[in-house]
Amino acid sequence: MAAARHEEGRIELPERLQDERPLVEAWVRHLQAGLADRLLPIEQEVEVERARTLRRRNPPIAAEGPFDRQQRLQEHARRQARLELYHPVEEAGLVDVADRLRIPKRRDGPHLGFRQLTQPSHSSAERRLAVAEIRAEADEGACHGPRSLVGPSTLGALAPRLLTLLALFLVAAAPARADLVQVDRAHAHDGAVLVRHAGGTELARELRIWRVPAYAVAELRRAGVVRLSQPERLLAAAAQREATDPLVSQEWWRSAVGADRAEPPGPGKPVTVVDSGIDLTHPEFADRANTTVLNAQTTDDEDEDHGTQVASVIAAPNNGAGVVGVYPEAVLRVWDASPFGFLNEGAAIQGIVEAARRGPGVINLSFGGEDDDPLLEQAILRAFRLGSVVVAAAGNAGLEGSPKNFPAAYAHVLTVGATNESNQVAGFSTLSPTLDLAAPGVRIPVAEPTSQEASGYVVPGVSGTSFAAPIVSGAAAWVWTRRPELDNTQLFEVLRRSSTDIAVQGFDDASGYGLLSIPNALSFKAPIRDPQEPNETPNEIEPNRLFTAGTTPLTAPGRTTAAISARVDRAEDPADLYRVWAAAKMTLRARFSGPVALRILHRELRTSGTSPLAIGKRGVASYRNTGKRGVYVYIEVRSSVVRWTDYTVRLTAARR
Ligand SMILES: [Ca+2]
Ligand SMILES: [Ca+2]
Ligand SMILES: [Ca+2]
Ligand SMILES: [Ca+2]
Repeated sequence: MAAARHEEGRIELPERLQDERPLVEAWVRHLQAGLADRLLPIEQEVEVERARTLRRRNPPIAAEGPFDRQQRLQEHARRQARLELYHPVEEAGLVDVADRLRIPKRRDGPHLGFRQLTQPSHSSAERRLAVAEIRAEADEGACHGPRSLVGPSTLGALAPRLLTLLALFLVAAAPARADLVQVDRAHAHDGAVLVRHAGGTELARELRIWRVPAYAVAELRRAGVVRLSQPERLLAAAAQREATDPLVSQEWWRSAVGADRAEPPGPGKPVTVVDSGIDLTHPEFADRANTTVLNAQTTDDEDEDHGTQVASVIAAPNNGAGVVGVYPEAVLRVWDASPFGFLNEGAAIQGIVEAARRGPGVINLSFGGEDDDPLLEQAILRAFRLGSVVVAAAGNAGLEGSPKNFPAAYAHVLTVGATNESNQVAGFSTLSPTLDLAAPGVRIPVAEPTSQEASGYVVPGVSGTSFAAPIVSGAAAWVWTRRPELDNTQLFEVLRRSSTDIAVQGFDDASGYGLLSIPNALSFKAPIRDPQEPNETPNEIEPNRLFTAGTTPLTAPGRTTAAISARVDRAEDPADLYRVWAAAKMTLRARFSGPVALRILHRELRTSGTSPLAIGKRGVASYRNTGKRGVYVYIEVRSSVVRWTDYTVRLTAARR
């Protein structure tokens, strides 16, 4: 069934987009059940209906062997080449025959070369293939054809034409599409002169191999100096690892986030999926390397397909079956938080703590609800302190007034909204000032427990922020594996700030900073680290409260000067609280830069509502400890006028 629907995915796009609303309503009904997104049934009905219609209307597409993309590309290229270069259809047949029999042809007469020139043919795969095929055939002609034409006279005759070529090359300044050319041994000298005139660069003298602008090769061939030519290929691992599984062409999200424009790494930073468990017998997971189950996985209940779906979006391997995840070779860890058939708060907390205990990694939380849950929040804060990045689905109540959704709304949670095939925020995606970025979350093809769907897949897919979050989680682990020098606070910033601005310009509650871009995130300049997070409350910085060690005081007895650079963010990091030593009979001075509000506070477990010891003005705050004993006080920094900012605080102690 999956295969049958394969081809229709993108073709019916505009029509299908109109279906978003009923799908969302389906989800809303499910919301009352308290879980994530259950769009499947209606989604499937709609898609099946459409697919049938289309298949009837346009049978040849389905008949073409939909999974062999390469073959189709070549076929397409060949057709294109014939149409453009060999107008009479009958001749096209002759070309094929000639290819097979290796009959030398003079078909590549002068007009061929100039055709290629007047259609400077860019860098697309199709064109490259087209040209390559024709050239391979023509090479045979050059090899086997008459050689006696080449001589000084030919060289002279060719020179003006070559100059034209060169001029065109300079004017076009096209991306350097080059061929590797081996000059014929019998014409080594003349050939070298011609090739150099044509803009070639000698690569290996002993083998007479040159790199030549692709469009110049036909002329050189006609001059009879080319023994062999071939398009210069990019090497090589990328091609090998290119996602090739049968349903990849349905995974429209790949290009939307640039997953197809960079090569995912081998195993590296782990991603933990805290969800409903995965089907370990599924073809995507049964033999998957680097897959660790942190507890027993059950997928018996109807609602327990969610974990399998989410995990497949992150990490389905490129294994010849079904879908390919964002990061196919990710170190995948799974925690089943539905021991009784539904997602369970205690089990989710347990899973987050368990994931965090194992060291820095990405933790995916594709669930949420409207109830604030301090214990869940603590588990997340703990994971952040231990160096992990927690990614959460924004929620699917965008058309229901976007009620506050947890854990998405907690500070330090990388909150992900959902976009559709047009890179627009899906109507159902919950709006929130705590949103960080958006990722595709409409019609995402996923793996499904085989006990619930015999094909093992849902195609064209499922919708919900549940499926946008794992795209970001997979991308986060990918980028982190490539950039291991980043800490979690830096990775957090890199992912959201490198995203592509969509919707309202700049930050907005629908898309956050924009649409995930993996290529951008791989190269985005690293921001400064934001130390000691989380540090919003005394509970988070005092020893033996939330964390045994608390945070290190910036200054202490005998160490009374310090400087710190850090960052605050109105939504994600609303305050930075530091412990600072105020020596007896001394004045503690805090000089700060950046658009922040700084206060010096009593060391108390409640910081709100108490009167401060000092308020920063014009970049400085001072507090004189007139007592006989030194005390610890707090310095509190908040963003005052901007959404987020870096800042610096310098501390000194003086007699007056
Ligand atoms: Ca697969
Ligand atoms: Ca957030
Ligand atoms: Ca901070
Ligand atoms: Ca903070």
